Amino acid sequence: KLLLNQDLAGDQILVVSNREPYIHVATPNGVKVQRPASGLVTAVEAVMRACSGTWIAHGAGSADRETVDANDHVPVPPDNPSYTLRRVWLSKEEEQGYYYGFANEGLWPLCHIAHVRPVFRSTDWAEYVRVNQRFADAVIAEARSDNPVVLVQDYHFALLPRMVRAVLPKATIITFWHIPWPNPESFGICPWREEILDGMLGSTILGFHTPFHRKNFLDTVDRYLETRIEDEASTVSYGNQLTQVKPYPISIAWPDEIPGEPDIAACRAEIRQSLSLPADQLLGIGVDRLDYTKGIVERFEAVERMFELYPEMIGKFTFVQIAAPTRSSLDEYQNLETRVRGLAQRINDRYASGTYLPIVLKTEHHEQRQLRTYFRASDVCSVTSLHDGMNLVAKEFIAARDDEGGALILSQFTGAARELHEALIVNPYHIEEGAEALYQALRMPRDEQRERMRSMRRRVRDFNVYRWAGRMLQDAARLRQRERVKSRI
Ligand code: GDG
Repeated sequence: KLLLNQDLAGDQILVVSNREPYIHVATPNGVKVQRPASGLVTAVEAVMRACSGTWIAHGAGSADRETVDANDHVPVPPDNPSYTLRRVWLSKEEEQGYYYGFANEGLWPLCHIAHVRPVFRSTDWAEYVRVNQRFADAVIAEARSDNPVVLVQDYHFALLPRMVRAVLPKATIITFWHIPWPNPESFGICPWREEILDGMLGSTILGFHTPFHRKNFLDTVDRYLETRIEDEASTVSYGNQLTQVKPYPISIAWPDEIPGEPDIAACRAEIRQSLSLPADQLLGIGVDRLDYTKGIVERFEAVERMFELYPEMIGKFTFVQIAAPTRSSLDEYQNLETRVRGLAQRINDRYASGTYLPIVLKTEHHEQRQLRTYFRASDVCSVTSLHDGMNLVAKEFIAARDDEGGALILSQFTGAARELHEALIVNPYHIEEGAEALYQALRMPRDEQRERMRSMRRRVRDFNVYRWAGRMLQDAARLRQRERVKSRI
């Protein structure tokens, strides 16, 4: 699955992310382990299972704090341990300022074009700096040599690469930015733009999903820092540090055959029965964190418009939206939930009859296995993000369809749209276009579904998450080899 380059075999791999791969939740029946709804975890977990090492994460809401060992090391996955989880325990103030405040009210809207205004508070920034230092200290404490390979995940840790570099100058630091990078004008409104760029350029390798995000980053660096950018070699020299900046499109682990998994017909029957729908009901599915970047409002509006344009679909089509709760203490997210619920209600008031509901909205966390059953049971999957680094749901839907059936509607503003050309590509802001795409998807002949699915499945299977990690680690191995040769001269 993941062939670790010879030059890295035996080297220590440390991952840093905010979200932990396994959340230990207290239930009336004791502590249960849950997988969070997160694209980052979906991708990086598969890699860690393959190459082991230590994953450092924020112990948010974990119910096992009292029971972990003195080093705070927990072997995971719980059923078949292959790597170590180490938590950094944050205070309420730290979590509020660093995670909810600067990362999610500042950087998240700053990097996504979703027309939500970023909020920058000096107090949040102070916590962000402090928490980055706490995680950097944890990396340094875990390092067994002066040159570990450190994989830094996402916008929560823009400052950490520089902080680790200050103590471990020989470390290979690979930072992956899972969200888009905006143009220099947009990024320039951040009061701490130079500090963030300086922090990130402590990395040896800096990865984005698409060439477009990479280009935006280089333009931003060029605008605000004194650097030398070599476009061909894809490097930035800044001070005495050289950083390689490259696109590495992320993906999923291609699923193995699941023994005993119900076939497509059984999944179709199971889901329709559970929703009290007739066996031949047309079904659409959306799976997202309940986030304003995901275009859930626009998706519902397209369903409503389709009913207006094609009333023959009323009664025959149901759209199921799974919206996993996320960041729900923030106003912007509460407002979104109110809007999404209100819109679903309005459409249902207009078109429901008897037991028929046009929109089924499920705002709770689901098991991965359940999501896969929904993907397998549906006629169409709708991904209508207003802006999205990649979007793994689109790839999971494709991977779930071993019957080569179903149609994918995909926003042109996702990284995934650059790879999945056979999807029905839409502009989610154009409601009319969304309605037409939905109608087309629901009437797509089986042969056409198969043809489109077949090539998308081939691409996702070949460019899977191990390729994503493999390419980054290979680049890292090459640079480490070069350093070794240099130090011998
Ligand atoms: C960020 C970037 C980029 C959803 N609901 C549940 C659940 N999920 C899982 C999905 C999928 C993941 O969460 C969501 O991944 P996405 O990629 O769609 O989006 P983000 O979370 O915003 O991820 C994104 C990604 O990082 C990776 O780089 O693609 O652009 O924004 O795996 O299936 N999982 C479970 N229960 C749910 O209710 N278990």
